[in-house]
Amino acid sequence: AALTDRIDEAVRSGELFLHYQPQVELASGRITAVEALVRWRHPVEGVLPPGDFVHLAERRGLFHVLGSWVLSTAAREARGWHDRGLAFGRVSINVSPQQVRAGCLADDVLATAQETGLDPARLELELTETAMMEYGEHYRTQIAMLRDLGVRLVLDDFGTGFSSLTYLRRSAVSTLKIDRQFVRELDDNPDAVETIQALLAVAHALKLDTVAEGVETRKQAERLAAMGCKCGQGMWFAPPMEAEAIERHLVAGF
Ligand code: G
Ligand code: G
Ligand code: MN
Ligand code: NA
Repeated sequence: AALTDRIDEAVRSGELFLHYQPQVELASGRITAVEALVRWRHPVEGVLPPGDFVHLAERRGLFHVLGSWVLSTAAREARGWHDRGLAFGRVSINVSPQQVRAGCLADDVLATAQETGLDPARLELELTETAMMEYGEHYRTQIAMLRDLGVRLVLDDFGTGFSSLTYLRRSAVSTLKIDRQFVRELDDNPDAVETIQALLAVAHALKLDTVAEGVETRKQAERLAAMGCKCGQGMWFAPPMEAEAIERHLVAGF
């Protein structure tokens, strides 16, 4: 509770910051996107990962404060990369189900694009299956607006929920992000290969892009590429990095 009491103040006093982790095309190594991951530099506790505070902040109704901060910060930094000619592809932002439910997501994105001058086509929003499945008509209105702006939608943690093909088709996502639990099992569980093949087959049938997350070894990267997965993200390629480090990484032209 003490943590959440301070989150509003944390945003205002600049204690939140973003890490950025590249996502690469497996065949070429080209960076296709950079995912923004929020952290809290707590004066006493040190750097806290999102798992320690995001859900608490949301329970307190602070999803909008947090979500807007992440969106505008990532967009501003990405606009800076764009101005410096750095090839980051898109910037990818995690969105909570509450942001969708509250109905302010599309307006926030539009306002952010206007404020920062970042082309919305450079933005990708990562949604979970829960976020997409709960909100029917309300969801579709916002999503239609976002699609009109050129924003891409990514389904995060694919394989861990219950999406049917019908649902995925209606969701308007353009990318499925295969959950790291399947990638992790790739090394020593033969069934994992079949699971990933099944997930890739779904993506292929719906003509969706694929990203595997949590790629930690060369072997995983090679097997994913051989199975037809398009992109990967994880420690094998690059860790989540602070703004200056991701800029150096982008300058180096990986
Ligand atoms: O960086 P880390 O692996 O600890 O992130 C854990 C999870 O926290 C990620 O899977 C992501 O979905 C979530 N997360 C990271 N940044 C944000 C954010 O800015 N907003 C929301 N809602 N979730 C985030
Ligand atoms: O939104 P999502 O949960 O997919 O966020 C990605 C999370 O995965 C981040 O919190 C990041 O710190 C974490 N992560 C990044 N690379 C790796 C990796 O190679 N292995 C594992 N296990 N986690 C990773
Ligand atoms: Mn994500
Ligand atoms: Na994920």
